Amino acid sequence: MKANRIALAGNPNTGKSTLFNTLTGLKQHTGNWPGKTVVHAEGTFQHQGEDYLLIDLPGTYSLFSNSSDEEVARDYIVFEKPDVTLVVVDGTSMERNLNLALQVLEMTDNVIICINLIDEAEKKGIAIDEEILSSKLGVPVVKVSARNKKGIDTLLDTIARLLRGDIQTKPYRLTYRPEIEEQIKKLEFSVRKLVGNDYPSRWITLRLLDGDDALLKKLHDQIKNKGRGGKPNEFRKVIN
Ligand SMILES: Nc1nc2c(ncn2[C@@H]2O[C@H](COP(=O)(O)OP(=O)(O)O)[C@@H](O)[C@H]2O)c(=O)[nH]1
Ligand SMILES: [Mg+2]
Repeated sequence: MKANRIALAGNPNTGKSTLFNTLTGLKQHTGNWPGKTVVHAEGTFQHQGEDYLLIDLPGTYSLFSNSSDEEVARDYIVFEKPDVTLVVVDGTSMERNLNLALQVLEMTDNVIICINLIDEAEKKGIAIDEEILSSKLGVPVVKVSARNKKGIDTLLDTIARLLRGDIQTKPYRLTYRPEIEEQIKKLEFSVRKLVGNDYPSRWITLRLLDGDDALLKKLHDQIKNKGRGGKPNEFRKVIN
């Protein structure tokens, strides 16, 4: 059976690699992402008889097309479509970290928020109510300490339950200014006609409105490869 693919996303220094090591131990290898100088690390582990492949995405503060790191992370989430994207956030600076989490919630339904460094947060007197956060964000939230191996069982069980469909998510989606929402309404239908249900049409519409040329090119390649015809500049026509 094919392994479940779990991608680790998050800001730099949130403990992604520590969690990656905790979960995969020595069963990991590193190389480069195809055509990039960005490090690619993946590893395997088992839980309750299921096989998992864990992908440590580059740490980024956002997921636009600002750098190779951001492109690698966001292309993986949108185009490779991991079974679960685990957003690792730093429990000592939630506000800054939730920015990236909200971006991921716009891109996929299969998200779990993993609040790490919970030992540090507790030392600093920061109390985080994961249930309130979970109901506001519409996805599971799990507190862990990757370094002290705390909360890992709950995290693994949550992943398994999401994969089995025991947990339904309803990711929180940002509402933009009325002018922007108006534009989205106008364009999303055409975007969906081009990408079908394969990709998140609202998110793609937003990126196109933002003039994200790298994403535009990537979409053309993807659609051509999938044999949808994807005539060049079809997306450009949609936005012009
Ligand atoms: N106190 C504490 N430190 C942690 C924890 N997880 C990771 N760290 C530390 O945070 C720093 C960044 O971790 P790293 O895994 O490299 O983060 P990455 O950049 O997201 O891959 C390292 O010094 C880790 O030892 C944790 O649960 N508690
Ligand atoms: Mg790392």
